[in-house]
Amino acid sequence: SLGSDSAKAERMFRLMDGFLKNDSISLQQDILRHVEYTVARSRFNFDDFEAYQALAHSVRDRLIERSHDTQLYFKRKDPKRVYFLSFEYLMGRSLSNSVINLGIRDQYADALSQLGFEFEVLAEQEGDAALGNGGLARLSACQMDSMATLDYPAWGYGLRYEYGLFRQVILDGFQHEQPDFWLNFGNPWETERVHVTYPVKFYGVVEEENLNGEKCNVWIPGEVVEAVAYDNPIPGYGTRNTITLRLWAGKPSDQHDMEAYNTGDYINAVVCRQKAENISSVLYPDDRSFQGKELRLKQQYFFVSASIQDIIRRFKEAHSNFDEFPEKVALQLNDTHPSLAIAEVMRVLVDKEHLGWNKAWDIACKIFSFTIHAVIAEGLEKIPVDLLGSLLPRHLQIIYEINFTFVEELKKRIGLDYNRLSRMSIIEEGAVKSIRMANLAIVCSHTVNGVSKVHSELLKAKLFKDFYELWPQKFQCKTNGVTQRRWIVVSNPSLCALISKWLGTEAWIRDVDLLTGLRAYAADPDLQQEWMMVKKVNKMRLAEYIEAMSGVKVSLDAMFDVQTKRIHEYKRQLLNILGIIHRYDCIKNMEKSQRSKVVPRVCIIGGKAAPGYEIAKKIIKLCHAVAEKINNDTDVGDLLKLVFIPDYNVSVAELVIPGADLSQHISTAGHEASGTGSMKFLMNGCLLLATEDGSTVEIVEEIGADNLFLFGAKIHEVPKLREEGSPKMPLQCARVIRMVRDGYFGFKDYFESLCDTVDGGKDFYLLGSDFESYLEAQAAADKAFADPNKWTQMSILSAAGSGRFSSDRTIRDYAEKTWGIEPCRFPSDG
Ligand code: OX2
Repeated sequence: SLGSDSAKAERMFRLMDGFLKNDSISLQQDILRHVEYTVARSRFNFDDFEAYQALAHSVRDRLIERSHDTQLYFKRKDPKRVYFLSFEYLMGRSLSNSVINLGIRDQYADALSQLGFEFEVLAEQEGDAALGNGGLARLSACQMDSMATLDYPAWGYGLRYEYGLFRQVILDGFQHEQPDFWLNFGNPWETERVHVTYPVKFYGVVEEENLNGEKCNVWIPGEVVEAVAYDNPIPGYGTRNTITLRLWAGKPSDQHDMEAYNTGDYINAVVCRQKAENISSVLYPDDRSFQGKELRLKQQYFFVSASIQDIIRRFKEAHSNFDEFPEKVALQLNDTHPSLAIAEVMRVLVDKEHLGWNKAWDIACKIFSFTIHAVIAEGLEKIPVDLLGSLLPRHLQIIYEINFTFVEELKKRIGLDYNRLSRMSIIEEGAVKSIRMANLAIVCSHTVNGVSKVHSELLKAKLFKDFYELWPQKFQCKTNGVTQRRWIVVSNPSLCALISKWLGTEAWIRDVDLLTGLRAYAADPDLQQEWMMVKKVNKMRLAEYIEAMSGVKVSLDAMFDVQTKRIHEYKRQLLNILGIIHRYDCIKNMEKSQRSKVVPRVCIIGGKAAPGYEIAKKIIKLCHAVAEKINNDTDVGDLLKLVFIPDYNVSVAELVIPGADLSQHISTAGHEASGTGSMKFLMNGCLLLATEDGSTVEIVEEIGADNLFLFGAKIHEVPKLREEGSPKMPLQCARVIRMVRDGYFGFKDYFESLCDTVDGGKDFYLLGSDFESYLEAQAAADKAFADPNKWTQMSILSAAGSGRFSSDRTIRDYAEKTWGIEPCRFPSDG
């Protein structure tokens, strides 16, 4: 009865009254308790790693309290929730971010020092959670931080890969991949929810059954795998709200294996069960090419199916009528990877909830929104029909049905324009008949978002022109953003303190538009002085790291010029390297007396190449070969250094970005959907050298063209330049390519095919035609750097104008314009 329940609750409360305390003694006690009872070490004898583990567990306890409060509050208020479905998340480390968002970093630092440990040192013990490839995956992580901070009732869903993105090891200048078995030492942040499991079906056949006189499809699977939930708390900053990133792992299902046991082959049956775990075992390391692999499709469906079951279960806890579903649920598809969710929702609503096709479709069309990150048609995901049909027979039927209805509608709207009909069809007829996942996502979603203005316009004018003409209102733009909590507060504490001091408030950490307040002091000599000091401190940190990683000593007076991102031909790391060779060549051929005028540079390149991407791997090797030559040339000394930073990941980025003076974002115009690295550099007062591509165009709008170094062909000029081809190759570019071809840096034969991409007649990415203008931009950067006050002013204005590129702005935009959700903030007085 109610009476005894409340008595029980009261007793429970008395046994454990209140929450964990955050004073220094309580924190010390908690840490030691975890050393003793969680890590199972003696509290008189434990090392840094064990201290980190105990520390992490004590932070997790606090996160759990908040996430319980948040979930209970959401349950009570029952707001519309957004479910963010993403195949990839690049969370990086959690410790510093968590204690900062919880507002107890200083208390922890103090508690640890009383125990004889340093917070920073322990934070370094944590490995990265690298469950993603690049920009798209880090964007998901930034957006989770913003959803939590802005109090949105949100959930993230994804896959708990056991092997994250490979570790890049460089041997002899060549990239090698090593598996990232990141869970080796346990993961103190996650909680396994043994009771939150769902069966996920694969293969088998679909049978028609008669249900109360109505025909009904029943899918008899050939394999069932259990999905188990692992919850990762995402704390908001300046709020008690802590939301959840729920990641699914595969485990063997009990139901289905009974048959195998009965056949008598017990050992084989047990070994087979083990296979279930393989589904979530490894992240695909290509961020752009889709090979129609069965395991990948399995992963996609696995995470989609478990997530949809979880979402529907939560909905049904509070509601019995699916008419209310669109008022309570928004489903966000992060690129096409989770778009099987559309077919899955239809399957559940039609086959299991028996809503009828039209009603189910009506609901589906109200809940899905889709963000696309690709720029070119070749980047769009396609799934061979045969593959889908064998793995998910019912879903293939459903997709055909969706397509049939869509094409019939379309015929009514546009007539029998067969070319257009076949372009827009969800099914691609060709050598390999396949499903166009983007078309499926567009047909069902109420909103299709691009990730920058330029990208959104390209979608309308090119990639999805046909769809735009049909449904102009669907197409919107949500320019990407990054979280200032991670990219200033966590990674650049000195800059954080400086900004707060000059603005007289820390409010910018939640309201980043306040950074514009710095504009007023951009020319103030005192601020400039302090600003330079901060940069110096960060450069020092970076220089130490460089020396430790590569043995190269770099001068702090040199301009630190950074290009760190995935290695891709379109991102043109090769243009950067050719520019460096040119610079080297100029210095070598210069009169000695002229050398004092050269602005010294430390060129820093970092990034991973997809394991099967030959040309990208050659670019990495070329970088090392050129570095070897330059760095060992005592004649050039500190005037020029080139270093490759291996294994670039989130935590390395946190070190590199604050220490950069200049950063390069030099993709061939029209190829980078947005680019988010640039935003992180901008926030850290790093000047950009960039093409007018992706989000750079909007950065220019914010900070003005005078405060960065722009160059290169514009988007509309690219097609024509491509037609013209090599005649555009300037002498300077031909000369540096020749040096590579002639074996000046060794490995002559190996670099041949790489050189061909530039002077072999095609130069698809326009290195040749952009080369001169690139060198001019570089010269302008040198000139500006030679005037420290001017440079510092530009740097301050860059950071001051970075507010628009906070993921807080992006997420608020999504919430208001796409998802239709409102903040649901746990009241601060409990
Ligand atoms: C990346 C885009 O290449 C990049 O421009 C963008 O900033 C990022 O997504 C976040 O929107 N896979 N990764 C991307 O696109 C695809 C496809």
